[in-house]
Amino acid sequence: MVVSSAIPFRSKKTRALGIPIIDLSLDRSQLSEQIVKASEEYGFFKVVNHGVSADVISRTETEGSEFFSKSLLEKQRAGPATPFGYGCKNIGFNGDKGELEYILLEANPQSISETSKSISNNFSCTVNVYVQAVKDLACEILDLVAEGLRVKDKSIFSKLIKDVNSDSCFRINHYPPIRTTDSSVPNLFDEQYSCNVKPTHIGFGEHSDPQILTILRSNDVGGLQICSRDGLWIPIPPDSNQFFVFVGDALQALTNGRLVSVRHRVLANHVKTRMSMMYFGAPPLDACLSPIPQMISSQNPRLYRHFTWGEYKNAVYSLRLADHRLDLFKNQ
Ligand code: GA4
Repeated sequence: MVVSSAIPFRSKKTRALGIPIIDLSLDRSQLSEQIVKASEEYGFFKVVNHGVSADVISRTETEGSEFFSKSLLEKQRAGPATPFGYGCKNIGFNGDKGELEYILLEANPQSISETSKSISNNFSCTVNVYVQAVKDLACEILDLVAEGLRVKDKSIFSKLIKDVNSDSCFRINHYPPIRTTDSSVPNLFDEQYSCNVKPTHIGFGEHSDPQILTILRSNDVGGLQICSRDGLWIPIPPDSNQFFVFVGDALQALTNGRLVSVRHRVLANHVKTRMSMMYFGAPPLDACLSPIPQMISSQNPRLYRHFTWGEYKNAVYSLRLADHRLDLFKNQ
């Protein structure tokens, strides 16, 4: 079944709200508590003073823009996104569509250079440096999560994505302005785009990220929205100098539901090109995702059964983007 990416205007309520901002230059005990609180309440936060070099970020953005400015034929030489390669409008294998094109890569140096050999040496080297920097950031945040949760083994989460067999991936999404002649949809002055837009199309549909943690950086064009616990869409103003962090399903399972994976989506606009780069930190395929013992007690009984990341990934790819796949792994 083919699903249209057009959504009814104002189909769901949205609200502007301050989202948690974590200053990584603060002292560790304060930081770990703030990160856990943000991950419990929103499953989402922005990090500032993150230590990733502005030069590394801007060089990766340049490589991404150069890639998407190539002809369709050239971009397709990176191979089809099955799942790694170049994709346009099709997301996953079950009919999901979005107003975007993207490149999806396995986040290890060998695969990056393999998939990007049709692109350029520069692309491959730059992306490698960027991926290493955001992976280090993800590990730092995961160590703070463990500290904030008062788990003995501080590297219990980060070691999963540091593992040589980690199944992490890296994605660059490119959302060119969409063309429409539909004059029945009113123009809105939208603060997140700083211009008149018709936010009527889905760039990337509602979903949660399956992995442990996602580190996102975008250019200064908005569109990202997260879903609050009460089901309202919160627009996230873009900030090209900072990173946004998403708790993924795997971290929700490992923490027995204490930290929540955040549902989010991206709206396409009619004016400016949005480009975002995401690192998805994932465990090895055979890693066990059942809740860690410290998160289980008589007040907090085990929520999920034993399962591996490999089993979870099979479920992810057999379902639709918006499906609540973690529900299938609940303890009976
Ligand atoms: C969402 C998060 C990541 O972008 C991704 C996506 C993946 C893909 O594009 O191949 C999925 C999607 C994501 C979840 C459900 C399945 C798989 C498309 C899709 C319909 C790379 C991932 O790991 O899961």
